[in-house]
Amino acid sequence: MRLFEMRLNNRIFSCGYFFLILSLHLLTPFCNAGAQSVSINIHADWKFRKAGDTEWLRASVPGTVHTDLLSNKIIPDPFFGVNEKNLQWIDTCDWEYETRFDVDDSLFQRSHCEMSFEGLDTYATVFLNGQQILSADNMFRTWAVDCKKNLKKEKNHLVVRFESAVKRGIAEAKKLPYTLPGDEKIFTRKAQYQYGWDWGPRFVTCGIWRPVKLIFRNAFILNDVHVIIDQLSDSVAQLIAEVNITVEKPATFSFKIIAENGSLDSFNFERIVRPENKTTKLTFAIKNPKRWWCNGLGDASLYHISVQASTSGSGSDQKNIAVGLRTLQLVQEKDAKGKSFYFRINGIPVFMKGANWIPADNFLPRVSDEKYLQLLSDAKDANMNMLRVWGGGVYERNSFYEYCDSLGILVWQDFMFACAMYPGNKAFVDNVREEIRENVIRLRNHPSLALWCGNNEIDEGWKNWGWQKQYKYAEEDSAKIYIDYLNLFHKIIPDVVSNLDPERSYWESSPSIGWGHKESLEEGDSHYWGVWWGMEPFEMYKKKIGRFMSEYGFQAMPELRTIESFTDEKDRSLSSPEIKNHQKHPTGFETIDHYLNDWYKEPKDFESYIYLTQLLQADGIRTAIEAHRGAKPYCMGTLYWQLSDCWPVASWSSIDYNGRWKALHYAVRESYGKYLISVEDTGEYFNVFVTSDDTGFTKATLRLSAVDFSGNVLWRDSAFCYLSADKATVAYKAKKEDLTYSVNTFRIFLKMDLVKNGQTLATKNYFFKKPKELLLEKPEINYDVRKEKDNISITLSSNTLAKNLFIRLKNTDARFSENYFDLLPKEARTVSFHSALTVEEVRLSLILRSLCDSY
Ligand code: BMA
Repeated sequence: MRLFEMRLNNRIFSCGYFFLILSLHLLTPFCNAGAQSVSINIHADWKFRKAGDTEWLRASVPGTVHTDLLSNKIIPDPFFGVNEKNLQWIDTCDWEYETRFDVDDSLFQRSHCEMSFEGLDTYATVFLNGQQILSADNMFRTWAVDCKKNLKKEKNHLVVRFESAVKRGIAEAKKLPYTLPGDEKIFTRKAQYQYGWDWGPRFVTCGIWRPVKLIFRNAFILNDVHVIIDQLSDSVAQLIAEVNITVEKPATFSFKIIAENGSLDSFNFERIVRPENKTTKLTFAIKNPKRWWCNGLGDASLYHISVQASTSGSGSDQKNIAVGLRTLQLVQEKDAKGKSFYFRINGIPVFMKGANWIPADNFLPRVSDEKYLQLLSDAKDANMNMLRVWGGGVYERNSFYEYCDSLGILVWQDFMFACAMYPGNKAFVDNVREEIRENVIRLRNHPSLALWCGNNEIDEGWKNWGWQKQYKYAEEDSAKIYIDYLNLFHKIIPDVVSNLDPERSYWESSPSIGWGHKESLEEGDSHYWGVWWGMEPFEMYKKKIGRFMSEYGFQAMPELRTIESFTDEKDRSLSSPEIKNHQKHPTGFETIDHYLNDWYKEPKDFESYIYLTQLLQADGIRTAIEAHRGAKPYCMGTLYWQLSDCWPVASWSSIDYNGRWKALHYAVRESYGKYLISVEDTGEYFNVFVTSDDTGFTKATLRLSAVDFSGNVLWRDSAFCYLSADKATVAYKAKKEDLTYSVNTFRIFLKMDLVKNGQTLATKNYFFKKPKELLLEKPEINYDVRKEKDNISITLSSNTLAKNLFIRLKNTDARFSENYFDLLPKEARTVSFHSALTVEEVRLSLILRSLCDSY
């Protein structure tokens, strides 16, 4: 391969002409012929083989060994059927990758050349032209090495050998006098979910999973620019750019800070930079700054700036940064009931609405920027303003955080430790320290980044999950394990964070207190798993409300089309090994059944089961969200478990692996709306709460009516409400008896609309009975399909209530504007979607299912 594609920072140029690729926020290109550093990807002509084999096969870089085996047809689709079980041999082998390349003469002349691996998974030894240049042992770090002396102009031979992480982990485990919870995986700094999770298969893969580059330079390199907001007011933002430069000898540098479209004054500086003092501070200001807001509160305004450094005779180098101007604090103040836990953004306490994020694939290089954007847009569409990047996955790519910046999605970022105890030896701790350092530097400029969190459920696990008994720890071993824990999460990691990113809060462990303890509802963040793990009824969500609900959840099946992607028709039943293999929770189906029996009649077939599990999941999580938001400001955040999947599976996700929204995602969009109507049944009273996440006060009218399933209105009332953003408001109170007296509550519902100036702000249909008790009749649904350009609209109406109407097209995907909704009697409703299909094709492929069709 000849290296002809060149990257200048995040721009690629070729043959002397600049062109931009895939830069999220494009700046005007700078024609920088004297570019100080030039990086080129080494991604072509890779081959791989099992160590010991003679034959080389084509490989992809970035990639993984599993996906390379798949594309060479050596293995079948790892996600299909029970293939997972037969592919476990892969992680017990060592694997080798190699490529050959030439270097362009002009680059070869440069005084320095570094080879940089942005991701090696995990135990890798790298050889360039027969010489070992690198040995890596952490998937989350960038491994860069000076390779100038090993590099040739032509016929370079690059080899990367991966050692089985599983074998290495097992060997490490044997060195300890005790067993640590988490088995062999905890010894390896590698995405922990690869070893299997209760929603994911076990594929302990390896490979060059992120870009590998050669970076050529002459005298200096601009390593990093950290932009700090020093002061922020409506009239001015005072900023500091801390510029980190490596030089060999003292030199006078000119620095320039400029912005996209000239939206800023440009700032020029001259400074002497010395080898021993890498960081130079440049101060600059933005007048009348536009604030960055999270979704729901305003625009996520960004200033795209470029910081350029040049020194005479050596060309220039630059970094492009998207700056978001906001203040953000995690507020924890003692109060009468415990301690608050909320985020204050630009001075405003903001209720966080979101979900937990796990990796979007088992094989991470397959996650395209388009997939990131789709999932994050889906989060935004569902009115979310925060995602928690969970500690058993990975620090995501830069583009993930760039999309979060521009979509206004805040990120609660765990460090990558989950549900296990980790070693405390020096080599491990040093490795972690470097991992934290690199990732904090990489991500700290993002305005979306709200919080660093040490780990997922380790404090909770250690104190509550019975590990001491299970592993029969001697007292001194137990003490040593906990001391190692404290050292890592209460000292080493927070020290790095406070040095490198002092403005951001650090939270040791999520949750801070386990859900079995009442204090978990009084302070800190809570993972409430009494529903699901504890088999408590959904109603408990109304009681178990903490200050910030960072995890809770309920499983559902993915859509039939997704199930079809990993099964043959004959295997589509709950008893098939194929379906069972796509349920990773030990008692997943039993747990679903337990709740299903409580809420729904027995489904008549597999497809009905899928549909009902989705409704059930939506019922549960809706109950939780309404309770959490209704308890504002005591509770100031709700992040359900989990946004999406890493493979097609029965899980807690609201969006399945193929991007299909479950009923839950539609329900969440409604429940996370700016205004939310919820009902509290006290036994004697119905209290109707309205929660507003608007700023300031809202005046609106709540309209209520009791409607029977045929559409007859039996009762009506309305109430004027004055809604505060600070807390949920009781907008209506009715004596239960007065409302339900003399009517058949199995056949009516309470229809509520919150209206302001003729505009509907929120709606809610409240049913007095569980779905299995409702006296539903088979609806006759009429529909009319229309098309304008590629927008198709279907207007539906029904003679009687069509509960939870699910609309789909045979053999085609469509993202409907609404789905799984109650089609009310005598009320036409229009749903729309984009499609190239004709009206006739839509008519022929339209499938409608409502609750009645399930039994
Ligand atoms: C939470 C997470 C995950 C797990 C999920 C569902 O506690 O932290 O470890 O997958 O529960 O059980």
